[in-house]
Amino acid sequence: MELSWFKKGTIYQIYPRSFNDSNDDGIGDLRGIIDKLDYLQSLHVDILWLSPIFSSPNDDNGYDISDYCSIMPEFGSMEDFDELLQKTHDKGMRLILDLVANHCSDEHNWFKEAKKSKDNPYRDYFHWKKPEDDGGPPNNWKSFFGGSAWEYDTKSEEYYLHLFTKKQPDLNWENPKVREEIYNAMRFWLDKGVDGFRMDVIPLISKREGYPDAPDVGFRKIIEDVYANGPRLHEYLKEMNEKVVRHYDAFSLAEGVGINHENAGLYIDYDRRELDMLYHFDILECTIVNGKFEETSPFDLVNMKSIFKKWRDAVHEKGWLANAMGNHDFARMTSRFGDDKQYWAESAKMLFIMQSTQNGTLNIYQGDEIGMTNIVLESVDEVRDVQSLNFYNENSKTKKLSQESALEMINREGRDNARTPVQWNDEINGGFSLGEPWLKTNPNYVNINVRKQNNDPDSILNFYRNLLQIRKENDVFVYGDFKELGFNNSSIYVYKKVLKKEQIIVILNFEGTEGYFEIKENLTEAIVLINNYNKYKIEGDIIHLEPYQGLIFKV
Ligand code: TEU
Ligand code: CA
Repeated sequence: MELSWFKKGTIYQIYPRSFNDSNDDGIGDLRGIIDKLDYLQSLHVDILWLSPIFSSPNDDNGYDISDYCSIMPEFGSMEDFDELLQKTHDKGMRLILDLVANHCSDEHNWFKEAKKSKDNPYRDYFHWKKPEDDGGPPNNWKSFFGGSAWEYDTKSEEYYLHLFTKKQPDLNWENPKVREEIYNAMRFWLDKGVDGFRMDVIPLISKREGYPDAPDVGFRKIIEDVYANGPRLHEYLKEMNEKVVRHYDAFSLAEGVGINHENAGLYIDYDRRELDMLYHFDILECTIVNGKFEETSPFDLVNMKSIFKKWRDAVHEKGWLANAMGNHDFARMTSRFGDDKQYWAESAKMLFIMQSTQNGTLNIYQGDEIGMTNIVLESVDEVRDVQSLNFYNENSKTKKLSQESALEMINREGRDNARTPVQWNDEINGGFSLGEPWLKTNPNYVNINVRKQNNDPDSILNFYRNLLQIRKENDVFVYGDFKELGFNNSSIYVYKKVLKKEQIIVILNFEGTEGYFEIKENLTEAIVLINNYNKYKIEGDIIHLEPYQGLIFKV
């Protein structure tokens, strides 16, 4: 099936808990999304991706599923879902769901059964191991969210594996019954008409034989070499494609944790027929050395250019990427890569020019279209994310950092930054809910909100709309060949994209100061497709740029 719709289409990620609350209980829900479909359509996005909406005790906000074929009651009912799907399709958009298949919730019936006894038929749905002689866990694996990846079950005197929280036991994909359960769940939603899946931590599903200890290298390397890319992984992905995905007009988008540019082809090369695209972590983690809340490195534009280049070269014509600058797991893109104070609007727009002209399917994260920024949580009582809370608690034991510094770290990198309620207007809680939101609204909603930007032709929101419209009309954005200009320039990013006779030149200033670039291309007959300032200045070969100025010329 030729699925070019997912290449050209723009994905918009919704984190339902924080999107829009229709019944004022402080939690976003499906009816809240239905109420905003016109808004989403007005943005010119094409594919809505919902973070998990299935029943869950919400230890990790839905990434701990207790029933794969149901709707989390706080989010609504199956009727609400059917209506959402229907209306999304009626408006010419698609809908994809988040498949969390590496682990489920410890409150899933499978795990409840498995815990009952060693000979329970569900026991083998999970990874169980005897303790070491000293009673300790079977190996040195660490959870992504701190502490050992093994939890002791006193009743059966065995440990079970959980790469995330202890309420997220890893499923045992070696067991064909587990695979069939997951495939059935996928079919259930695909038969309803959903258009595909974003696949959570899919590279982790095959575990290494004998669960060998991890070497003493950084966490990122451990993920790549020990947790991800296991021996039977590609066999499973092929099977999943063959048995499920390829029978539908649907696509799969892999979360690329542990995938690098060298092995990416194994996942997405067209002729392997495993997954349709992936988003990697290299851009999202370009300032994070090994793992969250550890060492960071300052933003470096040349490094970012080389990451984009490395990945472009790696998948060139053989596969397809997705391209995200932010999601529910990272701090806000404008705060990280731009300037969320003095040049807030300019930098948010400039970053979007960059994102929308890179290769791969464009992925927008909710709220980025109005330039939402990081939040300052005043005390640990305001922190909601389990990863941040675990870090804080672990740190209070080790006392590596003072409590203030730990909170500062959480405010800089924590996932709650991206999860604050979407700011719809300047009324109470930014119009998200009349009830108390589950996570506090960023107080800057008074100035940063959809309603205000909707009425302002120069707003970030209308900039997104224009640019997305232009992108739709110019295939060169999506399919053009990418050519770097001035690669080593550490302040200014310049490149062109060429598709037959169509050509665009993109010029981006990443500094909060004026800059210039010597442009060898002839721009006399070029038209400006988009510019985040209302002027630009060219003298001879030199283009002068305002702070965070970004432009696209069409030649
Ligand atoms: O994230 C996987 C993942 O690798 C993240 O843990 C990421 O490394 C981290 O958040 C960055 O610090 C996925 C989901 O996107 C995340 O929300 C879930 O918590 C996680 O899987 C477990 O399902
Ligand atoms: Ca609600």
